Amino acid sequence: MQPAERAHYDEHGYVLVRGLFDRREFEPWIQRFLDIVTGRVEVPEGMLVMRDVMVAKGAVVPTSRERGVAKIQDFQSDPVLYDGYVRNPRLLDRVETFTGPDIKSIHTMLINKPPDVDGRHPLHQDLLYFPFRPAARIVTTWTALEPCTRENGCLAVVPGSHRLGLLEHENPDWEHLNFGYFGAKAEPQAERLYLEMEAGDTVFFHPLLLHGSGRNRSTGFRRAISAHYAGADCHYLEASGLHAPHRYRLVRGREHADGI
Ligand SMILES: O=C(O)CCC(=O)C(=O)O
Repeated sequence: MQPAERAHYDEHGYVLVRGLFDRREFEPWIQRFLDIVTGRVEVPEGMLVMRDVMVAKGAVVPTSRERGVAKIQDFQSDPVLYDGYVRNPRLLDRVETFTGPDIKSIHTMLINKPPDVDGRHPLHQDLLYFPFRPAARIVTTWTALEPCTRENGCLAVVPGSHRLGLLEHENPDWEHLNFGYFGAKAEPQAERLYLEMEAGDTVFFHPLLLHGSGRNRSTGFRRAISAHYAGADCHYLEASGLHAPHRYRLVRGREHADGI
């Protein structure tokens, strides 16, 4: 990571790197997603294919399989997605500047955001989901697989919110909220910034950065691939009572006996 990129991250809680991946690299990931959700290949072990809540409840009847899927997650057993994206050396070289040299992947997703459903994601902090610390050694990568715009529900962030500490979260009172989506109870006064991105652009962000996304009002899909990483020396929060899920994987460096 360039010093200017790192300085931007430290000040604002995120940094956007344009053109990190090219079409030849990311098209196979989109194709793999389509093959999985349409049944052309078996769902890899441990992967969750999550339907959109409006589809699951019958409020919307999708005209194709991929129109009904909100995201797939935990693709650590899928070589195309995992080796292609999560273990990509160009990505890891930047991730390492946050996690240190011993890196674990802790969660992976390909978010589909189809048209015709609500699909919004309330502003939240990812640290809520992670039972280990320190937060400074955790980072999220989020790479656009299609152009992401205000119209199709690009990522929105609240710059500087990584300095607010972990906020209280709740299920917002929305009619159609996807499973597992929480939002910060009190939204800060600070402006949200809409990160419009081209396919292949990648944002790196802090686990305390407030972020979310809007509804897809276009006729196409808004797709992105994302991973969370942590230093292998991160320590568990004993009070959480949670242990390392099977999906945690060392992607570079070495294990730490007392780490996650
Ligand atoms: O891609 C999106 O719409 C938001 C994803 C996100 O923030 C999350 O899953 O934590």
